[in-house]
Amino acid sequence: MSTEIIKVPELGGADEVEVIEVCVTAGDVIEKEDSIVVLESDKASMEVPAPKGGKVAAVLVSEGDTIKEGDQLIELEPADESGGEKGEAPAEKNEPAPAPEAEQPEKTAAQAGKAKTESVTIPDIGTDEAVDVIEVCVAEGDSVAEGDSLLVLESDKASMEVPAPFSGTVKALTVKEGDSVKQGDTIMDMETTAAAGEKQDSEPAPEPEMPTPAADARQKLSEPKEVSDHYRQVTNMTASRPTGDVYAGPAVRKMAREIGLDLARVPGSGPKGRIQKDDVKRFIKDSLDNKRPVAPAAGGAGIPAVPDVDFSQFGDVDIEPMSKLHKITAANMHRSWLNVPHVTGFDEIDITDLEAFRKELKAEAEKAGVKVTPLPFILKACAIALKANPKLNASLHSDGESVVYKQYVHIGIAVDTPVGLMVPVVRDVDKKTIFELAEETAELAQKAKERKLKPMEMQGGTFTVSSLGAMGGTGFTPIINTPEVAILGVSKLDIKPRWNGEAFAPRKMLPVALSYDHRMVNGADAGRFMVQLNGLLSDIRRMAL
Ligand code: CAO
Repeated sequence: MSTEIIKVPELGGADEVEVIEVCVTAGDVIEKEDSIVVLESDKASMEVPAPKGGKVAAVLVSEGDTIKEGDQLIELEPADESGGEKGEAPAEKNEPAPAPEAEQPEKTAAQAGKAKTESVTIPDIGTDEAVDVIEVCVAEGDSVAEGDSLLVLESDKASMEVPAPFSGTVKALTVKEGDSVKQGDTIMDMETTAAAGEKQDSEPAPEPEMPTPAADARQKLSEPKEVSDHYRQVTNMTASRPTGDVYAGPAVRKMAREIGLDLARVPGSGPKGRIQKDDVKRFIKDSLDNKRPVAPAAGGAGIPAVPDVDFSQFGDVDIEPMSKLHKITAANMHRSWLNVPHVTGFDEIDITDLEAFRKELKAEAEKAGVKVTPLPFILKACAIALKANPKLNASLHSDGESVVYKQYVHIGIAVDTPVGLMVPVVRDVDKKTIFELAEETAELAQKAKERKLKPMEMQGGTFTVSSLGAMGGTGFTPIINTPEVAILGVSKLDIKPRWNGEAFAPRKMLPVALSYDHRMVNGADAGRFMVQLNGLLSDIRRMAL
């Protein structure tokens, strides 16, 4: 019986994800669409369904592994599609069925694991000039996974990492720290399994939906535009070095971002004080061991630690582990709260007419198969006000010297799910109708609750709306979803007496709160936004202007 390798499909933009659950074991007979694994990135979780049915010959990942698009998940003996006989899956029960030609290399690769030595060369680094090797991240004999950093290069303008184009073992290193290298220079020989090598020889055209990792990596490395873009990005980043900012490569910055660590606090031990991964690890270890005070004694950016309390001395307690999503949300909130000077402004919007119109729409909306809550009107009004007040739709650039004005309006909606808070993003809100927005928000909220959001559906937001209107409360101060610079918190509408010039009349008043990053948005900007939002929602005819 021939086998097939099932790989990680397209991940909607996420680079690396963690395997949080493996749903199959070797020997399981599975159907098409059965879940194989559950993956989680820092923004979303998703299940990977089986593209076909069959018997699981081997599981190639474990819980806790970090994987990416194209990595191998399981080896599958597909069920006979013509006869559909699952009984044929166990090879030992039946005479071996002739394997289709195309599947032979996969089978040999996975099962025989033949080795092959390949030279690794410097990819297109966006310049023809020689650059210095400032860090060699591997040693001979090391096993590396595709994408792991092999070297860090630095010119006088930029630094960049050279990732492994495939997985394997480092056989012979031909560069050392301080060497100068150019595109095309050989840096090491790596022994790779036949899986990578043979695929290259025998599968010139990989399936588009499930790209071969090695081929994908090679394509990226040989694609000048992408590499040049990356190079430019790194140039921007390291350009801030002379101003006294931290000096670290992209992988170290990514690592610090993921754990919410301020690199400015980490002493660098590399050349010219460059912060390396080991410095970050040592810093964290020392902090955990209390060798390094969380809050520096004076003048630092640290804050005093909350003392540890043994709650069980006051009564019974249950201690449960936090979910990954909970931990990530907590870290994001903490980062935003500590980094961003928040100001929150409050308003009450008279949505009596909007509510009357919404009721009138009810039958029509039902016919169209959507439920229209106040939320799509709020989104639409925000989009109009954001376009008129672009500072609230912008982000501060990481260089600390410029502002990124976005020419699109993608609004995140905070969704309460059983596993925690998720923020799916509705794209191009300004271009959508109320019914389209109602349908899309309901669909995204449902997907969030079922943990079916793709990472891409949670990225790219320019502003966030957090609505607690269905629950209650008269107001709250939402925390900005960085790198956005503003968020609108919506509370429950209440009927209140309002003076109409002659008498008090009952009006439906919607409490809203706008938190904004005071480095980017000043009080007058926020005031203009709120006044416009108020005008649009209290007289929705204005949305048509
Ligand atoms: N005032 C009064 N009633 C409101 C309202 C408001 N501001 N907003 C919504 N409602 C009503 C709706 O009209 C609906 O009533 P009917 O069923 O009678 O029409 C009801 O409340 C339920 O609405 P909903 O919650 O299903 O839909 P929504 O479009 O208002 O919100 C969603 C969708 C996904 C945003 C919401 O379900 C949700 O998850 N909110 C929580 C967000 C959150 O956790 N924020 C905090 C983040 S920071 O910790």
